[in-house]
Amino acid sequence: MFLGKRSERVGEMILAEISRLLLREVKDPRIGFVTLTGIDLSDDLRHAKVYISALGDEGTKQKTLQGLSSCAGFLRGRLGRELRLRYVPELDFHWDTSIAHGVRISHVIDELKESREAAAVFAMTQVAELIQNSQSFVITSHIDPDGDALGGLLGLGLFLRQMGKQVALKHVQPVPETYRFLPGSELIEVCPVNREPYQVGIMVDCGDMSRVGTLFQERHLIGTFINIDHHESNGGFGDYNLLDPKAAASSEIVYRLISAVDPGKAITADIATNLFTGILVDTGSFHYGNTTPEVLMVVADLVARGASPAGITRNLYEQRSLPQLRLLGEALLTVECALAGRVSLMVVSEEMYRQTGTTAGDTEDLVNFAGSLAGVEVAILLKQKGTAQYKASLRAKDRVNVALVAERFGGGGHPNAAGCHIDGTPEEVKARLLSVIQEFL
Ligand SMILES: [Mn+2]
Repeated sequence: MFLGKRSERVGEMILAEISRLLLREVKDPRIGFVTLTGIDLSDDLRHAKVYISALGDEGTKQKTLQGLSSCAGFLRGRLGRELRLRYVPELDFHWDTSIAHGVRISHVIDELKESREAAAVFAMTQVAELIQNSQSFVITSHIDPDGDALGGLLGLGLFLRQMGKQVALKHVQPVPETYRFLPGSELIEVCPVNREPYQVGIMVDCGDMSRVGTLFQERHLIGTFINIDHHESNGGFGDYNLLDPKAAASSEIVYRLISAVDPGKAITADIATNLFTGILVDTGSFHYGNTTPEVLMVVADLVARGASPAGITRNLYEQRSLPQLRLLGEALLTVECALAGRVSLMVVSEEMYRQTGTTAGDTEDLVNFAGSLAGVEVAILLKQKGTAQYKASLRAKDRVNVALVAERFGGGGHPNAAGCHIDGTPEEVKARLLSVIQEFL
Protein backbone atom coordinates (compact mmCIF):
# COMPACT_ATOMS: atom_id res chain seq x y z
CA MET A 1 0.00 0.00 0.00
CA PHE A 2 2.83 2.42 0.81
CA LEU A 3 4.79 2.41 -2.40
CA GLY A 4 6.42 5.49 -3.81
CA LYS A 5 8.41 8.26 -2.18
CA ARG A 6 7.64 9.27 1.38
CA SER A 7 6.77 12.81 0.34
CA GLU A 8 4.32 11.49 -2.28
CA ARG A 9 2.66 9.20 0.20
CA VAL A 10 2.39 11.88 2.88
CA GLY A 11 1.24 14.34 0.21
CA GLU A 12 -1.62 12.07 -0.76
CA MET A 13 -2.73 11.71 2.81
CA ILE A 14 -2.60 15.46 3.32
CA LEU A 15 -4.64 16.02 0.18
CA ALA A 16 -7.28 13.51 1.25
CA GLU A 17 -7.47 15.05 4.70
CA ILE A 18 -7.76 18.63 3.40
CA SER A 19 -10.57 17.64 1.09
CA ARG A 20 -12.36 15.94 3.97
CA LEU A 21 -11.91 19.02 6.18
CA LEU A 22 -13.15 21.35 3.45
CA LEU A 23 -16.21 19.20 3.00
CA ARG A 24 -17.01 18.66 6.66
CA GLU A 25 -15.61 21.46 8.78
CA VAL A 26 -14.76 24.57 6.82
CA LYS A 27 -17.82 26.79 6.55
CA ASP A 28 -16.22 29.82 4.82
CA PRO A 29 -18.83 31.04 2.31
CA ARG A 30 -16.08 32.07 -0.11
CA ILE A 31 -15.12 28.44 -0.60
CA GLY A 32 -17.55 26.73 -2.92
CA PHE A 33 -17.21 23.37 -4.58
CA VAL A 34 -13.47 23.19 -4.67
CA THR A 35 -11.69 20.26 -6.26
CA LEU A 36 -8.19 19.54 -5.06
CA THR A 37 -6.33 18.49 -8.18
CA GLY A 38 -2.84 17.79 -6.87
CA ILE A 39 -0.13 18.46 -4.33
CA ASP A 40 3.62 19.09 -4.53
CA LEU A 41 5.23 18.40 -1.21
CA SER A 42 8.87 19.34 -0.73
CA ASP A 43 11.17 16.44 0.21
CA ASP A 44 11.73 17.87 3.71
CA LEU A 45 7.90 17.95 4.11
CA ARG A 46 8.01 21.66 5.09
CA HIS A 47 6.17 23.19 2.13
CA ALA A 48 3.15 22.06 0.18
CA LYS A 49 1.75 23.55 -3.00
CA VAL A 50 -1.88 22.51 -3.20
CA TYR A 51 -3.50 22.78 -6.61
CA ILE A 52 -7.18 23.55 -6.76
CA SER A 53 -9.96 24.14 -9.21
CA ALA A 54 -13.56 25.28 -8.89
CA LEU A 55 -16.42 26.24 -11.14
CA GLY A 56 -17.00 29.95 -11.66
CA ASP A 57 -15.50 33.15 -13.07
CA GLU A 58 -12.35 35.08 -12.20
CA GLY A 59 -14.07 36.67 -9.16
CA THR A 60 -15.05 33.27 -7.77
CA LYS A 61 -11.51 32.10 -8.31
CA GLN A 62 -10.01 35.01 -6.31
CA LYS A 63 -12.54 34.62 -3.49
CA THR A 64 -11.92 30.90 -3.28
CA LEU A 65 -8.16 31.43 -3.03
CA GLN A 66 -8.63 34.11 -0.35
CA GLY A 67 -10.95 31.83 1.62
CA LEU A 68 -8.50 28.95 1.44
CA SER A 69 -5.55 31.13 2.47
CA SER A 70 -7.42 32.45 5.49
CA CYS A 71 -8.25 28.97 6.73
CA ALA A 72 -4.76 27.56 6.04
CA GLY A 73 -3.82 27.89 9.73
CA PHE A 74 -6.90 25.96 10.82
CA LEU A 75 -6.23 23.27 8.22
CA ARG A 76 -2.60 22.91 9.36
CA GLY A 77 -3.68 22.50 12.99
CA ARG A 78 -6.19 19.82 12.12
CA LEU A 79 -3.76 18.05 9.78
CA GLY A 80 -1.19 17.84 12.56
CA ARG A 81 -3.74 16.33 14.90
CA GLU A 82 -5.41 13.96 12.46
CA LEU A 83 -2.36 12.66 10.66
CA ARG A 84 0.04 12.97 13.62
CA LEU A 85 2.67 14.64 11.49
CA ARG A 86 5.89 15.80 13.09
CA TYR A 87 6.14 18.66 10.59
CA VAL A 88 2.97 20.07 9.17
CA PRO A 89 3.89 21.79 5.91
CA GLU A 90 3.08 25.41 5.12
CA LEU A 91 0.10 25.29 2.76
CA ASP A 92 0.15 27.35 -0.38
CA PHE A 93 -2.92 27.22 -2.61
CA HIS A 94 -2.54 27.57 -6.38
CA TRP A 95 -5.02 27.58 -9.20
CA ASP A 96 -4.62 24.51 -11.39
CA THR A 97 -4.02 25.88 -14.87
CA SER A 98 -3.38 22.58 -16.57
CA ILE A 99 -5.31 22.42 -19.82
CA ALA A 100 -6.19 18.76 -19.35
CA HIS A 101 -7.75 19.61 -16.02
CA GLY A 102 -11.26 18.45 -16.86
CA VAL A 103 -10.01 15.10 -18.04
CA ARG A 104 -7.93 14.70 -14.90
CA ILE A 105 -10.72 15.25 -12.41
CA SER A 106 -12.22 11.79 -12.46
CA HIS A 107 -8.73 10.33 -12.25
CA VAL A 108 -7.94 12.59 -9.29
CA ILE A 109 -11.11 11.49 -7.52
CA ASP A 110 -10.03 7.86 -7.88
CA GLU A 111 -6.62 8.74 -6.49
CA LEU A 112 -8.22 10.56 -3.57
CA LYS A 113 -10.30 7.51 -2.83
CA GLU A 114 -7.22 5.33 -2.83
CA SER A 115 -5.27 7.70 -0.62
CA ARG A 116 -8.19 7.94 1.80
CA GLU A 117 -8.08 4.17 2.03
CA ALA A 118 -4.32 4.41 2.60
CA ALA A 119 -4.94 6.96 5.37
CA ALA A 120 -7.48 4.60 6.97
CA VAL A 121 -4.97 1.73 6.93
CA PHE A 122 -2.39 4.11 8.38
CA ALA A 123 -4.74 5.15 11.24
CA MET A 124 -5.49 1.48 11.99
CA THR A 125 -1.76 0.69 12.20
CA GLN A 126 -1.15 3.65 14.50
CA VAL A 127 -4.00 2.70 16.84
CA ALA A 128 -2.85 -0.94 16.92
CA GLU A 129 0.64 0.27 17.95
CA LEU A 130 -0.78 2.63 20.55
CA ILE A 131 -2.75 -0.26 22.07
CA GLN A 132 0.32 -2.53 22.12
CA ASN A 133 2.34 0.17 23.87
CA SER A 134 -0.24 1.31 26.44
CA GLN A 135 -1.21 -0.32 29.69
CA SER A 136 -4.31 1.39 31.12
CA PHE A 137 -7.57 1.88 29.23
CA VAL A 138 -11.05 3.14 29.87
CA ILE A 139 -13.72 2.27 27.29
CA THR A 140 -17.20 3.73 26.90
CA SER A 141 -19.98 4.18 24.36
CA HIS A 142 -22.92 6.47 23.72
CA ILE A 143 -25.90 7.52 25.84
CA ASP A 144 -28.96 5.23 25.48
CA PRO A 145 -26.64 2.44 24.39
CA ASP A 146 -27.79 0.00 21.73
CA GLY A 147 -26.43 -3.43 20.78
CA ASP A 148 -23.60 -2.01 18.68
CA ALA A 149 -22.49 0.48 21.36
CA LEU A 150 -22.40 -2.24 24.04
CA GLY A 151 -21.25 -5.08 21.79
CA GLY A 152 -18.33 -2.99 20.47
CA LEU A 153 -17.40 -1.73 23.94
CA LEU A 154 -17.49 -5.22 25.46
CA GLY A 155 -15.85 -7.00 22.53
CA LEU A 156 -12.90 -4.63 22.65
CA GLY A 157 -12.82 -4.53 26.46
CA LEU A 158 -12.71 -8.32 26.84
CA PHE A 159 -10.02 -8.55 24.17
CA LEU A 160 -7.78 -5.97 25.89
CA ARG A 161 -8.24 -7.65 29.29
CA GLN A 162 -7.25 -10.93 27.71
CA MET A 163 -4.06 -9.23 26.49
CA GLY A 164 -3.25 -8.46 30.13
CA LYS A 165 -4.09 -4.76 29.94
CA GLN A 166 -5.70 -2.85 32.77
CA VAL A 167 -9.16 -2.05 31.38
CA ALA A 168 -12.07 -0.18 32.96
CA LEU A 169 -15.47 -0.33 31.26
CA LYS A 170 -17.52 2.72 32.20
CA HIS A 171 -20.83 4.14 31.06
CA VAL A 172 -22.93 7.02 32.30
CA GLN A 173 -26.02 4.78 32.28
CA PRO A 174 -26.71 1.21 33.38
CA VAL A 175 -26.85 -1.55 30.76
CA PRO A 176 -30.48 -1.91 29.58
CA GLU A 177 -32.16 -5.17 30.58
CA THR A 178 -32.24 -6.39 26.94
CA TYR A 179 -28.45 -6.41 26.74
CA ARG A 180 -27.62 -7.95 30.12
CA PHE A 181 -27.09 -11.31 28.37
CA LEU A 182 -23.97 -9.93 26.70
CA PRO A 183 -20.89 -11.61 28.17
CA GLY A 184 -19.02 -9.15 30.39
CA SER A 185 -21.94 -6.70 30.69
CA GLU A 186 -21.70 -7.05 34.49
CA LEU A 187 -18.21 -5.52 34.23
CA ILE A 188 -19.59 -2.20 33.01
CA GLU A 189 -19.46 0.30 35.82
CA VAL A 190 -22.10 3.06 35.93
CA CYS A 191 -20.05 6.24 36.21
CA PRO A 192 -21.37 9.81 35.70
CA VAL A 193 -17.89 11.38 35.72
CA ASN A 194 -14.57 9.57 35.48
CA ARG A 195 -12.16 10.62 38.27
CA GLU A 196 -9.28 8.26 37.56
CA PRO A 197 -6.36 8.69 35.18
CA TYR A 198 -5.94 6.41 32.16
CA GLN A 199 -3.39 6.39 29.37
CA VAL A 200 -6.04 5.73 26.74
CA GLY A 201 -9.77 6.53 26.57
CA ILE A 202 -11.75 4.72 23.86
CA MET A 203 -15.18 5.84 22.67
CA VAL A 204 -17.16 3.31 20.62
CA ASP A 205 -20.04 4.20 18.29
CA CYS A 206 -20.24 7.89 19.31
CA GLY A 207 -21.04 10.28 16.44
CA ASP A 208 -19.68 13.18 18.47
CA MET A 209 -18.16 13.83 21.88
CA SER A 210 -21.48 14.94 23.41
CA ARG A 211 -22.81 11.40 22.91
CA VAL A 212 -20.44 10.22 25.65
CA GLY A 213 -22.32 12.34 28.19
CA THR A 214 -20.41 13.75 31.16
CA LEU A 215 -18.02 10.80 31.59
CA PHE A 216 -14.92 12.57 30.26
CA GLN A 217 -15.63 16.08 31.46
CA GLU A 218 -12.33 15.91 33.36
CA ARG A 219 -10.54 15.56 30.10
CA HIS A 220 -7.01 15.98 31.50
CA LEU A 221 -7.25 12.57 33.20
CA ILE A 222 -7.06 10.82 29.82
CA GLY A 223 -3.77 10.73 27.93
CA THR A 224 -5.06 9.92 24.45
CA PHE A 225 -8.54 9.49 23.02
CA ILE A 226 -9.42 6.91 20.38
CA ASN A 227 -12.68 7.42 18.51
CA ILE A 228 -14.09 4.28 16.84
CA ASP A 229 -17.23 4.93 14.84
CA HIS A 230 -19.23 4.45 11.65
CA HIS A 231 -21.60 7.47 11.76
CA GLU A 232 -21.36 9.52 8.56
CA SER A 233 -21.45 12.73 10.61
CA ASN A 234 -18.43 11.88 12.80
CA GLY A 235 -15.94 14.74 12.35
CA GLY A 236 -13.03 12.95 14.04
CA PHE A 237 -12.98 14.36 17.59
CA GLY A 238 -10.45 11.84 18.95
CA ASP A 239 -6.68 12.09 18.98
CA TYR A 240 -6.87 8.95 16.86
CA ASN A 241 -9.91 8.19 14.75
CA LEU A 242 -10.97 4.87 13.31
CA LEU A 243 -13.87 6.02 11.19
CA ASP A 244 -15.60 4.15 8.42
CA PRO A 245 -19.12 5.22 7.43
CA LYS A 246 -19.23 2.20 5.13
CA ALA A 247 -18.86 -0.18 8.05
CA ALA A 248 -22.23 -1.64 9.03
CA ALA A 249 -21.40 -1.35 12.73
CA SER A 250 -18.75 0.01 15.04
CA SER A 251 -18.41 -3.61 16.15
CA GLU A 252 -17.20 -4.42 12.63
CA ILE A 253 -14.43 -1.81 13.00
CA VAL A 254 -13.56 -3.28 16.42
CA TYR A 255 -13.23 -6.68 14.71
CA ARG A 256 -10.78 -5.16 12.21
CA LEU A 257 -8.86 -3.47 15.03
CA ILE A 258 -8.54 -6.74 16.94
CA SER A 259 -7.25 -8.36 13.74
CA ALA A 260 -4.69 -5.54 13.36
CA VAL A 261 -3.50 -5.77 16.98
CA ASP A 262 -3.37 -9.57 16.97
CA PRO A 263 -2.97 -11.25 13.58
CA GLY A 264 -3.70 -14.57 15.37
CA LYS A 265 -7.12 -13.05 16.21
CA ALA A 266 -7.59 -14.42 19.73
CA ILE A 267 -11.37 -13.91 19.56
CA THR A 268 -13.09 -15.99 22.22
CA ALA A 269 -16.74 -17.03 22.08
CA ASP A 270 -17.55 -14.17 24.52
CA ILE A 271 -15.86 -11.56 22.32
CA ALA A 272 -17.49 -13.06 19.21
CA THR A 273 -20.94 -12.93 20.84
CA ASN A 274 -20.54 -9.22 21.58
CA LEU A 275 -19.32 -8.28 18.12
CA PHE A 276 -21.96 -10.43 16.41
CA THR A 277 -24.68 -8.70 18.45
CA GLY A 278 -23.39 -5.26 17.43
CA ILE A 279 -23.47 -6.18 13.76
CA LEU A 280 -26.83 -7.96 14.00
CA VAL A 281 -28.50 -4.93 15.57
CA ASP A 282 -26.98 -2.32 13.24
CA THR A 283 -27.87 -4.27 10.10
CA GLY A 284 -31.46 -4.67 11.35
CA SER A 285 -30.84 -8.44 11.54
CA PHE A 286 -29.28 -8.27 8.07
CA HIS A 287 -32.34 -6.52 6.61
CA TYR A 288 -30.62 -3.20 5.78
CA GLY A 289 -28.66 -2.30 2.67
CA ASN A 290 -25.44 -2.19 4.73
CA THR A 291 -25.40 -6.01 4.81
CA THR A 292 -22.38 -6.38 2.49
CA PRO A 293 -20.35 -9.48 1.62
CA GLU A 294 -17.60 -8.09 3.90
CA VAL A 295 -19.99 -7.91 6.86
CA LEU A 296 -21.21 -11.45 6.26
CA MET A 297 -17.61 -12.72 6.14
CA VAL A 298 -16.91 -11.08 9.48
CA VAL A 299 -20.09 -12.58 10.89
CA ALA A 300 -19.21 -16.04 9.51
CA ASP A 301 -15.85 -15.82 11.27
CA LEU A 302 -17.53 -14.77 14.53
CA VAL A 303 -19.90 -17.73 14.35
CA ALA A 304 -16.95 -20.03 13.66
CA ARG A 305 -15.37 -18.62 16.84
CA GLY A 306 -18.38 -19.41 19.00
CA ALA A 307 -21.06 -16.73 18.53
CA SER A 308 -24.45 -18.45 18.45
CA PRO A 309 -26.95 -16.79 16.08
CA ALA A 310 -29.81 -18.82 17.56
CA GLY A 311 -28.87 -17.98 21.13
CA ILE A 312 -28.29 -14.28 20.44
CA THR A 313 -31.49 -13.78 18.46
CA ARG A 314 -33.47 -15.58 21.16
CA ASN A 315 -31.99 -13.24 23.76
CA LEU A 316 -32.62 -10.17 21.65
CA TYR A 317 -35.97 -10.84 20.02
CA GLU A 318 -37.76 -13.56 21.97
CA GLN A 319 -37.71 -12.25 25.50
CA ARG A 320 -40.84 -10.11 25.34
CA SER A 321 -42.79 -9.78 28.57
CA LEU A 322 -46.59 -9.80 28.67
CA PRO A 323 -46.70 -6.02 29.37
CA GLN A 324 -44.39 -5.43 26.40
CA LEU A 325 -46.59 -7.55 24.15
CA ARG A 326 -49.66 -5.58 25.31
CA LEU A 327 -47.82 -2.31 24.58
CA LEU A 328 -47.14 -3.62 21.08
CA GLY A 329 -50.88 -4.31 20.74
CA GLU A 330 -51.76 -0.75 21.77
CA ALA A 331 -49.14 0.72 19.46
CA LEU A 332 -50.32 -1.35 16.48
CA LEU A 333 -53.80 0.15 16.84
CA THR A 334 -52.34 3.62 16.16
CA VAL A 335 -50.63 2.73 12.87
CA GLU A 336 -51.64 4.93 9.97
CA CYS A 337 -50.30 5.62 6.50
CA ALA A 338 -49.39 8.85 4.76
CA LEU A 339 -47.95 10.08 1.47
CA ALA A 340 -49.75 7.49 -0.63
CA GLY A 341 -48.84 4.59 1.63
CA ARG A 342 -45.11 5.20 1.48
CA VAL A 343 -44.85 6.35 5.09
CA SER A 344 -46.28 4.61 8.14
CA LEU A 345 -46.68 6.25 11.54
CA MET A 346 -47.10 4.73 14.99
CA VAL A 347 -47.59 6.59 18.27
CA VAL A 348 -46.84 5.52 21.83
CA SER A 349 -48.29 7.77 24.52
CA GLU A 350 -47.38 8.00 28.20
CA GLU A 351 -50.93 6.84 28.93
CA MET A 352 -50.12 3.54 27.18
CA TYR A 353 -47.12 2.98 29.46
CA ARG A 354 -49.43 3.50 32.45
CA GLN A 355 -52.09 1.13 31.12
CA THR A 356 -49.69 -1.68 30.27
CA GLY A 357 -47.13 -1.21 33.04
CA THR A 358 -44.26 -0.48 30.65
CA THR A 359 -41.71 2.32 30.12
CA ALA A 360 -40.02 4.03 27.18
CA GLY A 361 -37.33 1.32 27.42
CA ASP A 362 -39.90 -1.22 26.20
CA THR A 363 -40.38 0.37 22.78
CA GLU A 364 -37.11 -0.65 21.15
CA ASP A 365 -38.28 -2.62 18.10
CA LEU A 366 -41.86 -1.35 17.77
CA VAL A 367 -40.98 0.83 14.80
CA ASN A 368 -40.05 -2.27 12.78
CA PHE A 369 -43.67 -3.41 12.94
CA ALA A 370 -44.73 -0.14 11.31
CA GLY A 371 -41.99 -0.70 8.71
CA SER A 372 -43.21 -4.20 7.87
CA LEU A 373 -46.28 -2.81 6.10
CA ALA A 374 -46.14 -3.48 2.33
CA GLY A 375 -45.11 -0.49 0.22
CA VAL A 376 -43.69 1.54 3.10
CA GLU A 377 -40.43 3.42 2.46
CA VAL A 378 -40.20 5.20 5.80
CA ALA A 379 -41.59 4.07 9.17
CA ILE A 380 -41.98 6.48 12.06
CA LEU A 381 -42.48 5.77 15.74
CA LEU A 382 -43.43 8.78 17.88
CA LYS A 383 -42.88 8.33 21.58
CA GLN A 384 -44.40 10.90 23.88
CA LYS A 385 -41.95 12.58 26.25
CA GLY A 386 -43.81 14.88 28.63
CA THR A 387 -46.66 17.11 27.55
CA ALA A 388 -45.43 18.60 24.29
CA GLN A 389 -42.46 16.65 23.01
CA TYR A 390 -42.01 13.49 20.97
CA LYS A 391 -39.00 11.31 20.29
CA ALA A 392 -39.19 10.20 16.68
CA SER A 393 -37.54 6.93 15.62
CA LEU A 394 -37.18 6.69 11.86
CA ARG A 395 -36.49 3.59 9.79
CA ALA A 396 -36.09 3.56 6.02
CA LYS A 397 -35.66 1.20 3.14
CA ASP A 398 -32.87 2.31 0.83
CA ARG A 399 -34.74 5.07 -0.96
CA VAL A 400 -34.70 7.72 1.76
CA ASN A 401 -31.72 8.61 3.98
CA VAL A 402 -33.46 9.20 7.31
CA ALA A 403 -30.24 10.50 8.92
CA LEU A 404 -30.74 13.61 6.74
CA VAL A 405 -34.37 13.87 7.83
CA ALA A 406 -33.41 13.60 11.52
CA GLU A 407 -30.65 16.20 11.09
CA ARG A 408 -33.27 18.76 10.05
CA PHE A 409 -34.68 18.44 13.56
CA GLY A 410 -31.33 18.47 15.32
CA GLY A 411 -31.08 14.67 15.53
CA GLY A 412 -28.99 12.16 13.62
CA GLY A 413 -28.18 8.54 12.94
CA HIS A 414 -27.64 6.30 9.94
CA PRO A 415 -29.25 6.25 6.46
CA ASN A 416 -31.53 3.36 7.51
CA ALA A 417 -32.14 4.24 11.16
CA ALA A 418 -32.18 7.64 12.81
CA GLY A 419 -33.90 9.64 15.53
CA CYS A 420 -34.71 13.15 16.73
CA HIS A 421 -36.81 15.09 19.21
CA ILE A 422 -39.66 17.33 18.01
CA ASP A 423 -41.86 19.64 20.05
CA GLY A 424 -45.61 19.89 19.46
CA THR A 425 -48.86 17.96 19.49
CA PRO A 426 -48.86 14.59 17.69
CA GLU A 427 -50.60 16.19 14.71
CA GLU A 428 -48.06 19.01 14.47
CA VAL A 429 -45.12 16.64 14.83
CA LYS A 430 -46.50 14.34 12.12
CA ALA A 431 -47.10 17.25 9.75
CA ARG A 432 -43.58 18.60 10.22
CA LEU A 433 -41.95 15.21 9.70
CA LEU A 434 -44.04 14.37 6.64
CA SER A 435 -43.28 17.67 4.95
CA VAL A 436 -39.55 16.98 5.26
CA ILE A 437 -39.80 13.31 4.24
CA GLN A 438 -41.81 14.33 1.18
CA GLU A 439 -38.73 16.18 -0.12
CA PHE A 440 -36.73 12.94 -0.08
CA LEU A 441 -39.30 10.52 -1.48
MN1 LIG B 1 -23.55 1.66 15.55
